[in-house]
Amino acid sequence: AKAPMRVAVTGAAGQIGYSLLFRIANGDMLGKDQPVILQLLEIPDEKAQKALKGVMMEIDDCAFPLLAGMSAHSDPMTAFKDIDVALLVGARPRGPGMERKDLLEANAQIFTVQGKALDAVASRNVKVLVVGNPANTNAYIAMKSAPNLPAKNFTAMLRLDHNRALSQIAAKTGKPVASIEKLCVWGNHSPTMYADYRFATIDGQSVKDMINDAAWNKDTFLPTVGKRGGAIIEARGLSSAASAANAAIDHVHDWVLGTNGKWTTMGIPSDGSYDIPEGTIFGFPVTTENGEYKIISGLAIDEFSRERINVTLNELLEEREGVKHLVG
Ligand code: NAX
Repeated sequence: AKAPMRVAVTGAAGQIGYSLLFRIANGDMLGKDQPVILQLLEIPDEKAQKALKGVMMEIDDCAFPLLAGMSAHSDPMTAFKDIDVALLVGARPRGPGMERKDLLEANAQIFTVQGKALDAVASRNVKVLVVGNPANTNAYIAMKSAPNLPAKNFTAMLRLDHNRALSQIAAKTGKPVASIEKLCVWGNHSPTMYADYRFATIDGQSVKDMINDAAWNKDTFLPTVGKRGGAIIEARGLSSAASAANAAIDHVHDWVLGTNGKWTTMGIPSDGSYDIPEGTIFGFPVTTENGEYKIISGLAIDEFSRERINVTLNELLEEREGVKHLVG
């Protein structure tokens, strides 16, 4: 039998945690033959810790065969001890009257502390996925706060945007989602992200040719994918949770187990590809193999795409500027 992998989840008593933990313990993320140990972090607040205990009671009651251990924590230094995977979901939500700048700063503090803790106690091969918003900038801060870990270990979640785009294209073309290949999403996880189906194919046929409607791309597809999070809040009264958890499962699953040559989207530190400044955590098309991701290189960037990529890049650079004094 395989040795268990240690998985830390922060914000474990939150909405996303409530979907995510059960699927990790069920083997959806790391494989049906891979035992897992869950190391769950919540804020020290008594109510949050009590809620976490409640979730853990439910996890116990599922009697998951792959669950080899589980612990509750209020300190990242114990929660992240020896972990192989970190899902950083917990973040400071925007409170009433809170400025964007305050939000950035509150989160910068959280991700500085957590980055340092990862640096100190996690496995040197830890794979980190940041879900908590602003995800790309939080991942950047954690990465910068962990100078002894490889920068490539830090990623942000663009997969929900990617999956949203897949589902919109499936609906538009009337083809199954599983038949769509070579889709990608560039940039920041925010309404500025640029979902790009110029290279996408279905059964070898160009999706762009099948749709053949530049106005649909610009006026329907991009706004629908970009504003999907808002549309869900509007309809449900709560932000996306099960779909966000599902995207986190997909992201880590593919990173660890590989995509068999198929493209996916990950927010990763740029290596300078496509003129994205090195180190910027940016959504790129990638393939993964043996636990490593690789950017798809050499794609043509037309004028419209360059414009969209610049908009989402500039937003990220502004976010980074806002926390510069905290990160250095
Ligand atoms: P909830 O507010 O339901 O849960 C967040 C939990 O995190 C709370 O239980 C809170 O106590 C905990 N927490 C806060 N600070 C913490 C810290 N320093 N250490 C440990 N735990 C901490 O939010 P939920 O709906 O679960 O969303 C979590 C985050 O995901 C939010 O930042 C949200 O904006 C973000 N999202 C990101 C998405 C993405 O695609 N990247 C999509 C979904 C989601 O909106």
